[in-house]
Amino acid sequence: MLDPTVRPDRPLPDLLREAAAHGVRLFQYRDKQATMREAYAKALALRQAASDAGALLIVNDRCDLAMAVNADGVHLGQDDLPIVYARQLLGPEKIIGLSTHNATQVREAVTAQPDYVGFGPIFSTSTKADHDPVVGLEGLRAARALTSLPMFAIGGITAESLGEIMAAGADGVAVISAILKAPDLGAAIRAFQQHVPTPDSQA
Ligand code: TZP
Ligand code: MG
Repeated sequence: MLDPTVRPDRPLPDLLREAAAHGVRLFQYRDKQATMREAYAKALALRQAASDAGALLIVNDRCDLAMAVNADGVHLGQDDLPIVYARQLLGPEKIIGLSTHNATQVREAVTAQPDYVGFGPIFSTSTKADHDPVVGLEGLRAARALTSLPMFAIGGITAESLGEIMAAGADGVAVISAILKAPDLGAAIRAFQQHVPTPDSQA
């Protein structure tokens, strides 16, 4: 996930290009501070960079911004537009994700049918202010049991914890600090790739 407050020293499109060159295929533009006009300019640059790299770009929170830059989708929180209206706006082809933080929200997601759910925070994180209570691996296992929707775990995830996260039933992970704050982005991404469980290691 690309958040300008986490790496203010480097333009987001540069970070996208470098991460994409190391195999990241799905990016989310997350920006809680920019004005809409600023966010539009940044999202447009990211749209171009993602397309050039053959990667997907999802915009956090805002359907209007996602539509304005023809992003591949939007990631909605519990306080954002309901899925049904986002789907009406974006149409059937775009990706719509939903953040969930507890069993009740996962059950509601089963009814709302986003294309995927985010679930967390799994571990403690300083990246998101005022985040919901940490759910832990136990919470993730319980959430997994409630739905077959693709589930991305989020919150404090590192390469070292990837194995247990995947073993608890996540289909993937959403990561900010462990990659963006790393001095060497490529090495951080490789560490994640090396910890992806193989079918053998899960047996
Ligand atoms: N939602 C729940 S935790 C979180 C968000 C956006 C932040 C994840 O960032 P990090 O740095 O990977 O913990
Ligand atoms: Mg949000």
